Amino acid sequence: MIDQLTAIQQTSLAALQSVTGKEALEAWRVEYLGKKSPLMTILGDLGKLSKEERPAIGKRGNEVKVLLEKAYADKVEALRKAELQHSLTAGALDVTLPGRPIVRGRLHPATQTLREIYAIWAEMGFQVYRARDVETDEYNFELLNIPKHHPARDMWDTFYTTTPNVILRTHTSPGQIHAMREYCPQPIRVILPGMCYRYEQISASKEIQFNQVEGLAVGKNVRMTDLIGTLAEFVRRIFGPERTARFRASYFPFTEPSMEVDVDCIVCGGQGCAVCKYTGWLEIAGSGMVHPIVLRNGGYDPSIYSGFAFGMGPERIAMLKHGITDIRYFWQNDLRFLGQF
Ligand code: FA5
Repeated sequence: MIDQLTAIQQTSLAALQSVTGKEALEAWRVEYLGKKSPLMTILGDLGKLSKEERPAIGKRGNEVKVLLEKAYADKVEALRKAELQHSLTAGALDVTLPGRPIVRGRLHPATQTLREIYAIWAEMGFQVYRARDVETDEYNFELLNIPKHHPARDMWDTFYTTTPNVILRTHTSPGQIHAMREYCPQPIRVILPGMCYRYEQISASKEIQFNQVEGLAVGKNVRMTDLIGTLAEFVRRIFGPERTARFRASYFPFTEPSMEVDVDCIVCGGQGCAVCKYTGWLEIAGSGMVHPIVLRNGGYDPSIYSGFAFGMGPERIAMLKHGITDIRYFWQNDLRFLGQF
């Protein structure tokens, strides 16, 4: 019977070596350590043996049982580790795979240009002053020296709302009055950026909705030379020294004297095209010395204070900087256009 136990030990351990899965291991346990297994049968029948045989066979039988239980526990652990290893390699992250490209948003070209403009004016001491898009007739026109029924109103094709006297601002100039009334009698150096709206014929250089950046400087001894010098410096900083600026006498009811600022058309190199209306120049701003009536409407005494003001078009500036041939691209939301900036 001792030989039988040794044979059980050898065959069971040999069988265990070829076990590779959980199910096979359970089958092995039932076969070699289960209640009806030969080993358990021998141990269960010990009482049937003679007193002489019993101790040696019992001892050897227990030895084999402990050995098999230990081998079984080791195999359970080995299988668990193998399974873990398998899941680690099978589900492993391949760090050498190229990543999925992230579609990154970016700022609209008009916003990019606005920020460039803010930075240049900030360097020259102008801070941003926010004014409203929806204005009253009084602020958009009357306080800017454009009375009702004055022919100068023809310069601005206005969107009127159904609320009497409430309109979409046609320019950022009404912000001048807001700023003056807030700061008076302190000196002012502000820029007023924002959207303007005009009911006009859309073309390569005109939109019904466009940004403007108004500028306003008020103080004592502010002169026309300050205006020209400051705007010339702005043109140099935004376009570089190779672009030419032209100051052209003009008319605005809220400035006196008034002038337009033109820059040579980058699209045609000054030869004339649809963008510059075949003049070779693209108008980027209107400007002038703040009219005494406007100063007074803002609270400043024109015999003591003077000021200059300008209103520029950032989309026109962006067109000149990037060679954009049509202003309509800006608000068409065409990613083929927007993705280039
Ligand atoms: C004005 O709007 C005046 N308020 C500017 C001003 C301010 C003059 C302060 C004096 C003192 P104007 O209509 O020319 O002026 O417009 C100013 C700038 O806005 C233009 O030079 C142009 O760059 C831009 N602009 C005007 N209309 C349009 C439009 N329809 N589409 C795109 N840009 C425009």
